[in-house]
Amino acid sequence: MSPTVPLKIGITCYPTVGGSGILATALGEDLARRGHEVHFISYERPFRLPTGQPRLHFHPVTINHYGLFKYPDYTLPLSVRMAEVTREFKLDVLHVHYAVPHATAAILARDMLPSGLRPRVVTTLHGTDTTLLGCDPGYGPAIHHALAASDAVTTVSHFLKSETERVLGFTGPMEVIHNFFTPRPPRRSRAEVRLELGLRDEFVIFHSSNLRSLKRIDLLLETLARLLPRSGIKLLLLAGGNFATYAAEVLRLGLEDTILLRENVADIEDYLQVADLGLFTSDSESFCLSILEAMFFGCPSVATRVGGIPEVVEHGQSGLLCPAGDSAALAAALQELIDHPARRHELGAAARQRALERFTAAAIVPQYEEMYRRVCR
Ligand code: GMT
Repeated sequence: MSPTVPLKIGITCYPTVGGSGILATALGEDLARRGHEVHFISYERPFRLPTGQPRLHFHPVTINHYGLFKYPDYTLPLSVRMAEVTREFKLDVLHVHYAVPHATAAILARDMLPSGLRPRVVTTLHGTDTTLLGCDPGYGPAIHHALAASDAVTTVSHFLKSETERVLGFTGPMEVIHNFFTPRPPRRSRAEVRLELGLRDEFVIFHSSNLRSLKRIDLLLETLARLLPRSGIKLLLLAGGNFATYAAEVLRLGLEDTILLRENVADIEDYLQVADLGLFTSDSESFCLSILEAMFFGCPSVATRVGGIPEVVEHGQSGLLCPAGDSAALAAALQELIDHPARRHELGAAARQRALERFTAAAIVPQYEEMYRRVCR
């Protein structure tokens, strides 16, 4: 296929607040901007997917709740919808983000179609599809099968590639394509957002995640509680999960006046522009898109040295990395950067520079395009 002919690409992802869906949405948007026809197939419209952009389409999957099923099934209706959309729009590629159950559904969709209409299947692993579900005997063999049957497999970090080899015993080719981020212009000014948050001249520590247990929100709170005095410090927490479960812990640690909580925020850029320093305490992370998002705003992070994070942040240059689970080390690193604004600004500028050099759409999306062309040859 000529490198100038636009492709017809189906993208399936989780539509909710989560890194894999956010990345898939940004990829689809950028591919459409580059002239490709992009068809999202999922149970809901991905929450960051813009409406009215040319060449960007959304096809919902309808799920029925039959009394016969104790557990509703998504995989089969998804595969049928993938096959329908592929047939109707003559898709070249089905690119699925997060293997479970998307890769299996794509393989099934491909098998349902006659040979001339079969799309190429590209699977991108994002993290817990390998590190958590890959270890589960109820999922591992199905994930391995779907990877082996895919036309190409990508991972978002070198760490995740080695974990996929180790955990799943998958030895087929895998290409590492790092994540990227395209910040949108903030909708409100920095001053407006500071006003909304009731900030005067406080120092803002930033965290955003879905609050799953591997994000170690307990450790994040413990780290914060070690900062003394805390009167001039706020934690701005953008939560994609239920923070109410931490209410007792917040009270126990005396953090009730320190935390500014915003839930399911779509315009993260508004808030990123007021962040002074990121804090990420995960036990496991294949990339940590949230750190990258902060980097684009010149906000360096203190984070745990786990998984793919060292591929995003170079310790001592674009942020500070600490041993996993070590709240004393995390608090000391935070304190150092709170006390030394010049050092913090130096790390922040380097973080932004690194993000702009390595993790933009312009640097990353052509790697996916080349891969699509290769599998379509
Ligand atoms: O971080 C999460 O728990 C959500 C999860 C997802 O599937 O969206 O994130 C994974 O994919 C992101 C995008 O590639 C990565 O930046 C995250 O590091 C990864 N999370 C984990 O590996 C725990």
